[in-house]
Amino acid sequence: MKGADLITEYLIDSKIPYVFGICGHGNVGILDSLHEARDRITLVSPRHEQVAAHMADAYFRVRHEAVATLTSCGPGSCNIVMPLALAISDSSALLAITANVPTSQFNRSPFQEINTHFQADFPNIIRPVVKRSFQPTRVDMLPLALRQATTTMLSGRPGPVNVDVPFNVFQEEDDVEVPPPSPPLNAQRSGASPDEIAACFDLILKSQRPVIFVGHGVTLSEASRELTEFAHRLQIPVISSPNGMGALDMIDPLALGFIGRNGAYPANEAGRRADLVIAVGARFDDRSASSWMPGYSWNFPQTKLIHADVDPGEIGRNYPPDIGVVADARTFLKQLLAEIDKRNPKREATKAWVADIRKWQSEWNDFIRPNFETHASPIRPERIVADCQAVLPPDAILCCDVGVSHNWYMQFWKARRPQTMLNSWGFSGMGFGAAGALGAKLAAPDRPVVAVTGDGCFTMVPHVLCTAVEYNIPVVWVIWNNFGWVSIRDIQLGMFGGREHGTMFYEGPNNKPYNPDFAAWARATGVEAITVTKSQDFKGALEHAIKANKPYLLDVHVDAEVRPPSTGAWQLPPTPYKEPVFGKRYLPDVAPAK
Ligand SMILES: Cc1ncc(C[n+]2csc(CCOP(=O)(O)OP(=O)(O)O)c2C)c(N)n1
Ligand SMILES: [Mg+2]
Repeated sequence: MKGADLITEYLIDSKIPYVFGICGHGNVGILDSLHEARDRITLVSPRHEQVAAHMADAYFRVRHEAVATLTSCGPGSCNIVMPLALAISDSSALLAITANVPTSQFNRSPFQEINTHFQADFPNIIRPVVKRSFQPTRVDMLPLALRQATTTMLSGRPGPVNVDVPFNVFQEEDDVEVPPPSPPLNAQRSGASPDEIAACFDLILKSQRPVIFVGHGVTLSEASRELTEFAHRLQIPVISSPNGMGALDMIDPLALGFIGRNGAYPANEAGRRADLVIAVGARFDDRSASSWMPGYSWNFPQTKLIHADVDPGEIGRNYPPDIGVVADARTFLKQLLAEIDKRNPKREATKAWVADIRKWQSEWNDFIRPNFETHASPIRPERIVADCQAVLPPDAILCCDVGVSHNWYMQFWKARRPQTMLNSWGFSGMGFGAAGALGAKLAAPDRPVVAVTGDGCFTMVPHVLCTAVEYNIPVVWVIWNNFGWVSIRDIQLGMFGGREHGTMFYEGPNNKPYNPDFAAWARATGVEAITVTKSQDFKGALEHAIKANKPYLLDVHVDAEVRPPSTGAWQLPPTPYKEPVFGKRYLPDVAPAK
């Protein structure tokens, strides 16, 4: 069998329906195999490798099934470093097949070889952004490399892997067999020991102000049902990190939303006043922990901590737990549910706590409601979030980009189901929202997919429009157009005496705000588009775009001067942080518990 045919057959046996890839001389061998197999596996070829990898990342987040990317040697593969960093930061799986120079030319500096320190050295470029890189240099090495790569990709904490294939390995033949597909995500699950569960439950029963903090681990382990039952049975409120949003339906009264600087006030209020946090598949990064400053989002070690995660590296990274449990989220929650059945506890102790939470929720609602009802031009940010919420069905997928728009969605979006709000969180790479939406739509062709993307983010990957037309992928892009890199401008204004430099878009030297006419740009590619400048028009435009069921762009002019209210803090040392706008720091006056 030819090496390229073996790879293609392995992808097909592994039920990988798509390869998102871009050609180059290095990978023409496998393109020909994919042509042979084109009625069993589809090649989608976007206009930039970054887009290919964001598409694969988003596809995985929606379906929890991985697809492959294919890039050529040298520059094409270097273009996927950023999206792989993004994927590994958010534990998203994809199989990145990269091409390399022929083995017989290793170390001779042929066209596009990187060899400053080692022959055909792309694996070292990509090393920190994948779980593992494999470089099979003979066809007979491919079966093991493919099986190990896909197993590594989906086992434990998922993430991207790389198989780097020299040109001749696609082309040469050997007497090889297609290896068996690796187990799917969650085929093997880790769990807590009986002693750990008993100890966790004792802590839970002793607590009067418990909260659950869930992250991507809960989404990835598909533990939504168990989480909901556990929270309901013990009446424990749930705080979410971005990629945990929707694991508990966010209109549930126990759902407190996101925590951190621009989290929801009830989440920060509950986080800093809790006496026990049960963190499941969540990692306390700076943005969901108010930069670890006590009293804004959390109060460890005064607050007890149970921390369960599949990855032992996350347990105790930032807060040493009272009980650390290396366990898959769903198994852990199931084990806790079994313990409820066994002990049948009577829980009156948290009644006052739940009443406090109701009070914070209603204070927050009173504070934010007026702005949700305001019509304006340029449009107030809350309006966009509210109208999206009103128009999109609960199973619609929102693919969020980076920037001010994301801050607003973090604070106010109510994800109704897991895997419906895709966020570039850990690495926050611009372009994920605009590009990932294409992959999300291929993963869920019957559900509306809306990319919410800044004018800056969109301008990094505007060619996504071409791909949508070429492959008829009916994504709706909502461009949050505020004529600049406004999230960064606001940091700049806050830190440096109100001066702006390099963070807004101007036409020439006269400081006249500039952006391309995004709608005209879209039309030039064959995508329908509307410019929306008045808030009264947005809802109807979005309804129309979704109903059209074709690629559609809405260029929405949003007020750059309205900022999301901070309810926690974020610090970039050595610059001082700002106190919250709504709510305030709370430090318990008790000594740390022994
Ligand atoms: C690839 C990449 N480059 C730069 C940054 C730094 N960055 C974060 S947000 C941002 C501005 C985003 O601008 P826009 O999409 O217009 O969103 P806005 O903040 O204006 O809402 C920049 C430059 C990044 N996160 N990713
Ligand atoms: Mg902007």
